[in-house]
Amino acid sequence: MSELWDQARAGDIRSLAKAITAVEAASGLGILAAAYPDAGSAHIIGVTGAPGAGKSTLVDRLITVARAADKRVAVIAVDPSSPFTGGAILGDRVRMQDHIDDPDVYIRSLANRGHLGGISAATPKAAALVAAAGFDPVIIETVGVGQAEVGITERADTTIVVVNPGWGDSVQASKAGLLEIGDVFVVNKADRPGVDETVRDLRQMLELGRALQWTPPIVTAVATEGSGVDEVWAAIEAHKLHLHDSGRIDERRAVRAAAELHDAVEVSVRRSVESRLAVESVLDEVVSRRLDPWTAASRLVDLDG
Ligand SMILES: Nc1nc2c(ncn2[C@@H]2O[C@H](COP(=O)(O)OP(=O)(O)OP(=O)(O)O)[C@@H](O)[C@H]2O)c(=O)[nH]1
Ligand SMILES: [Mg+2]
Repeated sequence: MSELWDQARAGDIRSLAKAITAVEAASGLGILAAAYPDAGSAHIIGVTGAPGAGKSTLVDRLITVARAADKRVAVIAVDPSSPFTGGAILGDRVRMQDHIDDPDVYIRSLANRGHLGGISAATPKAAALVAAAGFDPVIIETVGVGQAEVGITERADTTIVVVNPGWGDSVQASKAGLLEIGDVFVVNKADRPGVDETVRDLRQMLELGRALQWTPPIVTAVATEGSGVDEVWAAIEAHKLHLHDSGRIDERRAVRAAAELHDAVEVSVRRSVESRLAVESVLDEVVSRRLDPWTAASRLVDLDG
């Protein structure tokens, strides 16, 4: 395992892919332990928005801009779990194909299975590994359709919310909890009607919502044509500068560390309890009312020692 990680860190992409598979499968704790100390400096960019808003197309364009600035870029795409969008994994690969032969670009799709409140539990692990392997920035694409799903991008350093022009899109974004978490807003598909109204709606809602040290810029883009993408990148860089100048980067990362610890504990406890439930007769005792569920629970998680 440690040999695998040494190779990954030395730049071997196949080893990195294997290492991510290992940590995704809940083995590979040793890899995480080795990687974590080096995972703290990469800038994490979250890209979220409704299904089909153009997130992958935008990310593909952002990779090109980042490469021009000589950055090594990793992308983690978290697929929606809906069977109706089962083609998403392939779709992301096809869309980001331009970069497939570039050793300084690493793209990984993670299934949303085994999720925790809509968040793939594997996402922060994969992000830690690619960051420790020297990729910076790390871009995480995830579908934001409800409060639970926005969780992962909330833990990014810079969160991009992608919306489309048209009546009600900004209202939908608001309902999904996206307005609170956006550091940069992108009105993508600006080749369609209703751009000005959407920008105005967004600006109004953002002004209502919060008093801020950082005013989230609203950028219009046509990702398919690459227009507006330089402006999106500039907004990301400006936000990054703001975080570092103000010292808020440390706060964000402390909050993120706490959230990751919280999630990891939840997953570990659940796993250990479920494995005990599988072998012990506790459930039978509860079913036959010889034991109540609450006492059973406290015994299962060892609250009494
Ligand atoms: N007209 C227009 N179409 C766009 C634009 N950007 C993306 N699209 C198209 O919108 C569709 C969805 O784009 P994706 O990049 O896959 O969107 P996504 O948000 O990643 O989608 P999911 O990952 O499935 O949620 C594709 O057919 C794109 O070609 C744009 O600026 N204008
Ligand atoms: Mg996508």
